[in-house]
Amino acid sequence: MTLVLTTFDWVPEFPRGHVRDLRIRWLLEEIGREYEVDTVPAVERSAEHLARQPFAQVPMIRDGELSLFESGAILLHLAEGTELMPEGQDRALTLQWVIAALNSVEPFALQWEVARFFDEDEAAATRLEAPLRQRLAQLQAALEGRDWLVADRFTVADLLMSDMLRIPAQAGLLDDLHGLAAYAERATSRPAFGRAMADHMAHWQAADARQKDGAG
Ligand SMILES: N[C@@H](CCC(=O)N[C@@H](CS)C(=O)NCC(=O)O)C(=O)O
Repeated sequence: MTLVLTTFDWVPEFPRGHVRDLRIRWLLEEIGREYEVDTVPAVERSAEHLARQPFAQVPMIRDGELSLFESGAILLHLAEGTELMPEGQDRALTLQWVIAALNSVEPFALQWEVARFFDEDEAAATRLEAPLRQRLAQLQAALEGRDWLVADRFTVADLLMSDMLRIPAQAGLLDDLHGLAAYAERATSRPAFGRAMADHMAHWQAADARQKDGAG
């Protein structure tokens, strides 16, 4: 049965490359699973959207009868039974790192990103940068001597963690953290990431073209 990934029908320039359908696309490319893309309106959130995602956000998937939201839950569901989800104790460690990414790293990155890029509040961004830098340094220490978070292989935890590192990396926060920068680069130089990003960006280009046609 075809998997359907739902994202927004259009977003402005600045979040492109970071809308979270990207991390789902990346995983689907890694595991070689075909999918279709469906959209929900970004500007006027519909009742249908809210019925599937109580916070009216994306991404969502439909896998047969199952409709799922929350990118972490979607990644875990799709990784199940694939090479991205180890078994036994390593499975528990993978879940631990997925939750650490979502709960102990992403909130620090997100608060700082909102202050810096959305609110353009320099004072808040500066205040939030120190705790984020501390988390990043701690993450680098945890990765010391290892290529990946668990079991010496790329797992769904690495996919999620490295996706979260992209904005801090682009903003120069990994410039002094060579081990962490190399980890992020190792993950995002995987061909599956490149394919996912290309499709993600093509989606927004097609959305621009649709808007132009509609306006013309
Ligand atoms: N915890 C959610 C966050 C989802 C989220 O923030 N999605 C963004 C796009 S990446 C969104 O829908 N933003 C619009 C909004 O929050 O109204 C997840 O990981 O799926």
